[in-house]
Amino acid sequence: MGSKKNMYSKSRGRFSQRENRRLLSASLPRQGGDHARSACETLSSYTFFFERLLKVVFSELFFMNKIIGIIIVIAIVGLGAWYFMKGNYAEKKDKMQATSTPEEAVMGEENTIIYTDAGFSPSPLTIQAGETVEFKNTSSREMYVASAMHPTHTGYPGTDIEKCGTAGASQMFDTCEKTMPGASWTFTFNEKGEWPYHDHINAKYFGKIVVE
Ligand SMILES: [Cu+2]
Repeated sequence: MGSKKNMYSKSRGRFSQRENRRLLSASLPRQGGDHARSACETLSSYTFFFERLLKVVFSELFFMNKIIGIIIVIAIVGLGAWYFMKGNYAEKKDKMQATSTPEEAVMGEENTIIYTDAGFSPSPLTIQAGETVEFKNTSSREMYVASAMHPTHTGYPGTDIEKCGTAGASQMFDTCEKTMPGASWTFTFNEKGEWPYHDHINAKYFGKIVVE
């Protein structure tokens, strides 16, 4: 019995399948033939068999538990990750919904026109009276936004290139100076109507602001 216990592999924490089979068959009392066996011997043989069987069952259960444990851990981690991501998404969605209303209100006031080497975009741009338009120079050259008509710029009420540098110049739809690449110029449109404009440096690039 003592020597058989050595078959238990402590390093692996369980019996190998081959060891299990050998131990079980070795401990099984032989049916018939061995009449010399005493009742005591048979009983101890049966006891040993059940003892072994229990150990095998427990070692198998332990091994199965490890697998089941790993599966449960993976499932828990997966569920946790899913729940976390779902929560994050819901939070982001909530934030987006919460900020969408004020963002729209801000968007109504801040309209951007991009000036590239290909000209102004979008055009025409429709806004409400009192709203501000930002003309952003993303081109490789200088920009000079001014009201039609080139070169006098008298299309927008109160605007005239001749008045550049005077006190009322800030109310004119005329930059009155060059806007460098990367910089921008903003103008607030208080007058309703259709206001064509152009780049005073390259007058072939133009656009239109519609103020309702
Ligand atoms: Cu001009």
